[in-house]
Amino acid sequence: MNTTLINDVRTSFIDMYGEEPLLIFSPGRINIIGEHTDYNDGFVFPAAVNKGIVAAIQKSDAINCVAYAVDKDESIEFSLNAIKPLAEGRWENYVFGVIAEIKNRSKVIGNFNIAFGGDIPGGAGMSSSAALENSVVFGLNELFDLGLSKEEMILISQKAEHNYVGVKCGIMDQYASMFGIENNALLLDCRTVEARPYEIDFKDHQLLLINTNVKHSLSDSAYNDRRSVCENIAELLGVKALRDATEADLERVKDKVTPENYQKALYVIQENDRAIKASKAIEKGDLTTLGALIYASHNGLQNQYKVSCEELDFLVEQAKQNPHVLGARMMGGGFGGCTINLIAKDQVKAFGETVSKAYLKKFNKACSVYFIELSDGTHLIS
Ligand code: GAF
Repeated sequence: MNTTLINDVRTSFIDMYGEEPLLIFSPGRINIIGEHTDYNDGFVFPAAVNKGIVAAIQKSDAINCVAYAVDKDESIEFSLNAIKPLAEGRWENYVFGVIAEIKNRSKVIGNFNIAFGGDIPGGAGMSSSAALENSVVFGLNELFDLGLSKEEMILISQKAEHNYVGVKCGIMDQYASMFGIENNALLLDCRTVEARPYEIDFKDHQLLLINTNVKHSLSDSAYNDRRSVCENIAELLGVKALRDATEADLERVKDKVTPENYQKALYVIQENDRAIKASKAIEKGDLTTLGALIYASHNGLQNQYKVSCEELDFLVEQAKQNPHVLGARMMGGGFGGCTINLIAKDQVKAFGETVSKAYLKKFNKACSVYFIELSDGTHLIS
């Protein structure tokens, strides 16, 4: 965990509110494979990481609550009785959304102050939003003895994202951030919301993230659009979700959907299958197969589901040119953020340097290389 970040957030809280807070760490996540399958009731393979959000929270006797975003140096004073969504893109919506969903469940909270900061840039595709939502709900649960289970907390976080942030996300990010296990990735069945942990030790290989440092603006609307395409095709097929459909089922309604939407549904069915195959490859220690599945996932995201972008495709092409990278793909919702790479440990430095140089030359802007460790989920910092 980032002790500088913890100290910064704690000190900011004490400077601002004059008392010792409860401190919470809520991690971001990676996803090995299984992209855009969660809202199709399918399988995903995420892991919590040692980067995320630190929140400091304490009860307050003041007439209003105050939330302070340390990184932005912005604060907002608000009344619990007058919570409503602000304009799209405002960080306050993550906090307000969680409060609103807690109240919807008839749980009673009093006034509080919160300060938070993080070490994952927004838009990196590493779920800083889920991490923030989880930190707020976890902190309020502790502070006001709400008796919420972790399962309830992630549903609150997800609803906050739907209703206040406006992204109709699945459950992967909130789940991984809340339930992460050190050194493990979780094969999560998004229908039953149950996961099987897989210890990740790739021996002489490792996972490496490279951030494009771009986030294209259409991402939220495109996300919601993809979700509704999937739901419409599932309805046409007479199944609850695309998880229940096979390629043969889809073939039967081919003339009833546009070629573009056919490809999107096909991608989801194939990606779901890849996630399960990847878990078997990991079990066997078969990194070549895992890498091939990861490359195939990117191909589908780029050409069928169409949620990639030039910068992500460039980074994946760079990876393909390096024989020491077994697989690479865009990660998360898409339209920017990170690629995840499965790479030989002794090649990380050289690859990072080559890619950084090439990326700068091509886009006149820097990418960032992130080293990550798989970490435990949301917890109190003692
Ligand atoms: C975003 C969403 F929040 C997740 O629920 C998931 O759908 C992901 O995009 C794509 O796999 O992170």
